[in-house]
Amino acid sequence: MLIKIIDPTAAREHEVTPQALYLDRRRLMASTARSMIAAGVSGVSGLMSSMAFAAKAYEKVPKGSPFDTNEALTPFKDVTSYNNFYEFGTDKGDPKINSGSLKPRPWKITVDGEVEKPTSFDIDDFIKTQKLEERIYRLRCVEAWSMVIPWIGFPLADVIKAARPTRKAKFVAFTTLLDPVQMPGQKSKILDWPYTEGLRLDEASHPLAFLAVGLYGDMLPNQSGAPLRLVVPWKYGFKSIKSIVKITFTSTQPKTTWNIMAPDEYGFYSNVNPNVDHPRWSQGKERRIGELFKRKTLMFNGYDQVASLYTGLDLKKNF
Ligand SMILES: Nc1nc2c(c(=O)[nH]1)N[C@H]1C(S)=C(S)[C@@H](COP(=O)(O)O)O[C@H]1N2
Ligand SMILES: [Mo]
Repeated sequence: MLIKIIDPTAAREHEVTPQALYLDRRRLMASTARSMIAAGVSGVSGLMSSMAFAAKAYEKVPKGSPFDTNEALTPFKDVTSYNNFYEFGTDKGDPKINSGSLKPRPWKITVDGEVEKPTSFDIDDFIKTQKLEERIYRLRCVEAWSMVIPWIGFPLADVIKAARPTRKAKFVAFTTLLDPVQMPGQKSKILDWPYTEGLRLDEASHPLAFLAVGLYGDMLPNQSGAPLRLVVPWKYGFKSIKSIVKITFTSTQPKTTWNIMAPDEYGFYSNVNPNVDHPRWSQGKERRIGELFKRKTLMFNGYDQVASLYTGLDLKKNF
């Protein structure tokens, strides 16, 4: 979130990434070995079919959602090497380099607060119960860059329905893992750890709000927020909290990390809004990662279907 001069050459090296490069070799080999043991596979043809089976975790998820954009995808390499994840450093290249210490399995997620069904579950058990889908969303970062990413996940609304919020529930708060050993950036006081975010309950229930467990057909890489991260495509990137361990329903507006850090710069709503300047820069234009020229930023990042959530709200005051 610090001011950065974007190097226009940085993200344009490989417009096309061969399929094979999508794979994290070590994870591929480990999961191949596991599936071979599980299936009692032996021999070369067994190996080949196990490799094919293990290639991408979510290959079979149906593609083509009513929420998709038909804009060109941001190459996998850029999606996973130009990140904000302060738990692993403040440079855009840091999360890819430093996030190997994060152990996204086993992983427990707690749902609590103003709900009739507080619960906690293991990420893999949980994924099995979800109907996964692929959605291509534009993700917009506050520093005027954006990406188009094929996410795999499920609507946040499904979790909300299952939790059965009480009548007192008005907001949903999210919390990232707190563990300075796995997340060495938490040893410095650069942010108020653990990272937290929040949405109004009606925003969180909107069909566009999404919990991602993968991208480009495979599991989320650590730097992208493994094993579970929020995607709120009509808001600035920092609302899309990574590596979530807790979802809490509250009656009052929850504190959010960037708002605590700089309340004049980062509000609770954080809707993409070209008409409201950030105190230190214009928000009228953005660079799609991989493109040379800037484009006009659209209100709500182009997702007009959320506009009615904000009827009567002064979006200059509630930035
Ligand atoms: N836990 C956590 N979540 C986080 C952040 C962070 O530092 N820590 N950075 C946010 C910011 S500022 C942005 S722009 C997006 C970046 O997501 P991406 O790296 O997948 O593009 O993640 C958001 N989620
Ligand atoms: Mo951001």
